[in-house]
Amino acid sequence: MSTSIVPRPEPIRDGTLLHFGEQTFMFGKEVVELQDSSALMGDFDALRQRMKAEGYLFLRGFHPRDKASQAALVTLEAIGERGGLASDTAISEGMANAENKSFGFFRDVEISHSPAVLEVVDGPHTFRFFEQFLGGPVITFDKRWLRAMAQGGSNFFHYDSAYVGRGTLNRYTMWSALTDIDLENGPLVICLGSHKDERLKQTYGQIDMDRDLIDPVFSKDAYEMVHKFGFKLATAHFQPGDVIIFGLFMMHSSVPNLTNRYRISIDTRYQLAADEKDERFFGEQGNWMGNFYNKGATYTPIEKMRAEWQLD
Ligand SMILES: O=C(O)CCC(=O)C(=O)O
Ligand SMILES: [Fe+2]
Repeated sequence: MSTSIVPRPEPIRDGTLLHFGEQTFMFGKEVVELQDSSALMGDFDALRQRMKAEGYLFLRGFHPRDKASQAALVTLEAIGERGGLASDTAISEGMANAENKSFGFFRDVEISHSPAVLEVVDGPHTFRFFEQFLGGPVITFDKRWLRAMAQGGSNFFHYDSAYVGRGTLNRYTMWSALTDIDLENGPLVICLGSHKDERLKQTYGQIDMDRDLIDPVFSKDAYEMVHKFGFKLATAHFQPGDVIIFGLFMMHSSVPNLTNRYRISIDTRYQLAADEKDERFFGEQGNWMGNFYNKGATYTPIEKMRAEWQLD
């Protein structure tokens, strides 16, 4: 464990603004701060209960901070080698140059499976947690989504079920912050209560993008998630080592990064070893199938599906 004491961010005050691309939301109104469940660590009944009720666990300091920062540094060194960092800045500052290029180190296993990264997402603390949370031996996918998001970079609203939902549904995503990610730096945002939205779960929640050839992004528009679908957004100022854990049916997105500092995170999946796997994400040396393996296929636009599902 890290011995250095780093202060936690102050609670986000009501009235604080969240700039989401061109859109703006207000804390206390359309967006709230994630509830930190780290006080429940060790009490797995309480953690399971919280997960069932709220659909997520936000655990500050889940990973040792120095290990998370080391994984970020390895990622930034790789970005430096690929010419992505601003000159005359320290690597550890993570400043992008004018090219502003986002990087996804997915099949680059020398980075995404480097010892520094695996010490975080495959570390004994992580496996012990999921073994106790799920109640048995646990596996993680070979694919690990190590992401460095530059300015403007973002993902869009989706359920993970559309991407990584084959086999057991008792599978969890852990999104780990590796750098300091404040509200301007592109934090992850979730839609509170979306894990209990039966209309969404029975329609969008049933798709497998690669089987059904459907565009897996549900929406790029945070405003409609709030005002059409009635969700409250929740996010936080994340520090290295903070995580959110959620199931396959939790609507989430990232907020576009407004800064020229790389936002580095990694998302990984865990399930019981005895449960059915999603074979797309297992393979040696980056040779897994992954998503979008139907080369040349046309994906049905989500708008068409949403009309069919009468979700508009
Ligand atoms: O990091 C992001 O922007 C997206 C992460 C995500 O979709 C996930 O963790 O499942
Ligand atoms: Fe996701």
